[in-house]
Amino acid sequence: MSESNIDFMIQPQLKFSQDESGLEYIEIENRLATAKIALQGGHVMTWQPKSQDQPVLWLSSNARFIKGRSIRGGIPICWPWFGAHPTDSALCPHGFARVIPWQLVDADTLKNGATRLVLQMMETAESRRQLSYPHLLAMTITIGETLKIDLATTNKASHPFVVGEAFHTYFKVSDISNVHVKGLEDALYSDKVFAYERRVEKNDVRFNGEFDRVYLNTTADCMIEDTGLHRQIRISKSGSQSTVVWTPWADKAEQMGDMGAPDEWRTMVCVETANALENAVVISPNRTHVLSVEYSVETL
Ligand code: TA6
Repeated sequence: MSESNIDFMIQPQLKFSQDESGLEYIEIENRLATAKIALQGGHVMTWQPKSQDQPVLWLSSNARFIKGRSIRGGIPICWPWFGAHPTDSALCPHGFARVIPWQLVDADTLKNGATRLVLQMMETAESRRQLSYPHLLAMTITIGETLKIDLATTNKASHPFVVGEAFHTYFKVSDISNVHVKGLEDALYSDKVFAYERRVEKNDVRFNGEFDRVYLNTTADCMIEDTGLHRQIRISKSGSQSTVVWTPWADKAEQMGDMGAPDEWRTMVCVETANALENAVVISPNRTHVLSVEYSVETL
């Protein structure tokens, strides 16, 4: 669908822009929420329901907006692998979907006033080099009082293929010390901080140092309880067997260089809706797999 048609349909809600490095953005404003999306990576950078006086997503104050580089914060799309490439460590961690161009293919306004956008990943010579078999990756984003995202992978090849994937979502919190994550009790996890040791989660998750765990075989909703902002962010998911929880803590944040001001890392936590490690998904020819998540905010 050309931009002009989209403009005609829902002009009041979409503003298109481009920055000096050539990255293109869509800003969305409706009666329920505001959001900003970078077309590179289909990257939802910000989302704030009108009912909230704080953004729900965290975006680094020194995030880099460079072609081919992932933006630090918001919702990077990890696809078609999660973490390091299984056999070639030279390839971009978390796959290439988050650093190549996507295009807006449809947009409309729902009866409740939410804005629904459909984006599609555009193939590049580099993406074809890294993933030789034909595929289609489309994302439907519904921006309103809640934020709903469906990531649909279609196998256009004549053989099954395996996909690792995640919404690598950075959530805004008051301070990591005020936060705990519920919903992962009794889940098996792989702990990257301790040489991928596997254990079972006994309690709700609290933070007092670098934390980097892939929880496996879990389809549960997660809640990020933040006593500082008096809110709880609910993460409801389908098509996902893994949840990843991550905070870099001070040393790792400093090494990364794009985690904002010195203590800015304290105001974020990642809770990622995924299919990672042995939960990677096998997709048969001509079939479509959908990874879905919905974020909502409740007052504590
Ligand atoms: O999801 C957690 C994680 O895999 C961490 O190990 C850390 O590497 C983080 O992702 C950020 O990765 P990135 O490639 O975006 O810097």
